[in-house]
Amino acid sequence: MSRLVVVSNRVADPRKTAAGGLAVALGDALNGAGGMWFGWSGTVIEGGAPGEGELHVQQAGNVKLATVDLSAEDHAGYYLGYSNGVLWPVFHYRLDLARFDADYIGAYRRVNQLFARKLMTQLLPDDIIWVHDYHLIPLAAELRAMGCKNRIGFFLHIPLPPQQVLAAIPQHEWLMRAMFAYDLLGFQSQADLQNFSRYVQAEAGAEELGNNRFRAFNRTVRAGAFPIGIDVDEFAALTHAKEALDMYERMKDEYSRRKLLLGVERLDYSKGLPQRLRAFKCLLERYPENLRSATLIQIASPSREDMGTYTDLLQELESLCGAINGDFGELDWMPVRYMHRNVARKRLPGLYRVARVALVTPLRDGMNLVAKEFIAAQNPADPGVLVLSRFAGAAEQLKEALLVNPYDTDGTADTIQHALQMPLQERQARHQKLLKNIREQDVHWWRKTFLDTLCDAASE
Ligand code: ADQ
Repeated sequence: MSRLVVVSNRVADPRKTAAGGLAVALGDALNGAGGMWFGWSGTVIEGGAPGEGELHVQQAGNVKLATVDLSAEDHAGYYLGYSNGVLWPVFHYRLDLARFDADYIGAYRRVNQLFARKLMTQLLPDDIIWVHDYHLIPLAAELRAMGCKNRIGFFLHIPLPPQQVLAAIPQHEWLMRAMFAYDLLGFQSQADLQNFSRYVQAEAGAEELGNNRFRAFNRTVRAGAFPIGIDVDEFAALTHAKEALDMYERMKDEYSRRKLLLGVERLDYSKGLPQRLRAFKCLLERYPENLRSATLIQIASPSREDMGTYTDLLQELESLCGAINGDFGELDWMPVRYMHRNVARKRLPGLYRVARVALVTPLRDGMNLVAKEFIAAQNPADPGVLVLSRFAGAAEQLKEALLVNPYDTDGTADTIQHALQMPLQERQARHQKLLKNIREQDVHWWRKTFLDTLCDAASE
């Protein structure tokens, strides 16, 4: 049986369950047949030589963890610069936030070459390589240039924007050409797949060979939509474990007289937090019956704090929350409780379960796993309602959620009101369908479908 080699920017030790969803799922796959997880060690070497980094190999149970250090210059250009200053904003349709600095691309290419070089020393001829996310788009091209003949698949966790947006990246042709070095390209949604198809046909004269196979640059690549899921059983078990139950009981006592709305995410401009707060303010204005009653708990975990755009967002949020609480709050009621920190993964399901409404309203999101976790944590007899942005990849699957356009403040406020007033029977019926959906297409389904398709694609 072939060995699976997962490559991603960051690597997680699969023995530590606190790592959560994706790490657990990939860890399972790696553990199964014994595999390797390769990526950046997380260490930045001040004054280190660009394009160089020490390789560390350690065994974690059945899984080999292979990681490379990065020089400070490479980390700045590859990670903060090109990955998070160019690709992240543009792929989330935010050209206004992109910083097209000419120095970044060199570092991005250098780190992908460094990864390829180090990975080549660890590969066996039969290995199946699965590369993850926007940090590593050109990795397969670099590996191929070094003679690698293995099957290589790529999964993009974030959206792929339309041709005209993508084409704003000065190196867009180079990036898309690099995608043809893979055997299989996985996207989160049909919309992303369509964007890929339109781009390669319009910009690269690609031929569609049927069955989502595309021919360009003298190579054929297969593409597909593989919506990522969560481990529903693992999440359900967490929901009934002590930490989550404690959280649930504590919050239930405190909020028994109130209607609790919940938002949970990394603090990121793609998640639509200011828009959500404005919609919540509009809810209080338009539907005053929610005064002294509706409470929004917004948890935004710190993320990429070393980038300026995130500091601006933090300030904007703090001022919006302050204004709402100042204008509407009472001595015994604070409309918004905003926390800029992580909640322990084991306690999160308790919080989801106590919420009447989850507000998952990103301006753009590859998938959004919080939406799926919220569904998995509900009590089927008395479930909460999911208000979901139509611009999250998850909206293609979760049709029974209440879909909103997060840019439409009034419309979102109306939908939140609808969610707060939804009768029990309708909540149950919607939840049942949503739960069925996330069960059928869970993270194990995702992994298996992707890897089976990769094996097919490589043998075609
Ligand atoms: P993210 O942008 O990180 O992921 P998401 O899919 O919602 O977004 O996953 C976040 C994970 O982190 C969830 O498991 C959630 O429980 C956890 N989390 C978020 N905020 C937290 C907090 N404050 N405290 C504790 N835990 C928190 C990227 C893409 C997504 C895509 C995923 C997976 O941007 O679109 O769905 O990868 O492919």
